[in-house]
Amino acid sequence: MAQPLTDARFVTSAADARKLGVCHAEVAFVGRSNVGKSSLLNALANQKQLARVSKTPGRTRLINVFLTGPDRWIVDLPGYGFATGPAAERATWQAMVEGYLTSRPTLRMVFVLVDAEVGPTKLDHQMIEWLRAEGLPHRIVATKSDQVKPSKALKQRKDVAADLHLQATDIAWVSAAKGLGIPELRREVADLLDLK
Ligand SMILES: Nc1nc2c(ncn2[C@@H]2O[C@H](COP(=O)(O)OP(=O)(O)O)[C@@H](O)[C@H]2O)c(=O)[nH]1
Ligand SMILES: [Mg+2]
Repeated sequence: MAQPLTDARFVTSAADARKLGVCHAEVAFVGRSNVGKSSLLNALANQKQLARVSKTPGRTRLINVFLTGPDRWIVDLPGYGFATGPAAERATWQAMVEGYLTSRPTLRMVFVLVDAEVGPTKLDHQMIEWLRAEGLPHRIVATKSDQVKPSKALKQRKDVAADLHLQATDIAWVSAAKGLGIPELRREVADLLDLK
């Protein structure tokens, strides 16, 4: 049997979550720009270009929906890099992302991507605290783990977790570049979406 998620394909972009239809189950990915979100989605889907669509001008700041299996969605939320820009842009991003996250009864998990080497930034903390306050299911994924020296990996895992008041094992540690942790995360997403 083919691996789950490898059938993923782009279906739609939306600026307003109210324009999205219904689905059986969905998971969302969020993180600051450049954290490795597109690379991770490509690795999970085992496709080179899946998330390329998210780089299409105009779509980087939209909610991008990918379909996998029967009626399951992988949702790529706009990165919060530009959230540090003008206040008006930040407000637009916040309304879009919060509007989506608070309006989806089928949302099973929000994966929050954090750079493994850099650790959680101020905006990562804000996002995670907001998810906690809203009681939304979320899981931290540390990206680009290949950038952390093996001799420092154990301490870095503990430090990143402690910074977020979590245990080291609460955080998924991945490298899209080296394929580390990808099969495990793919399985986790497939299980969340009730996929075989
Ligand atoms: N070393 C390393 N670099 C990565 C990894 N994933 C992404 N990158 C690099 O990080 C940069 C941003 O990646 P991208 O996937 O476009 O991030 P996005 O802006 O969050 O979608 C690119 O230069 C990627 O090549 C990884 O697992 N390891
Ligand atoms: Mg991207």
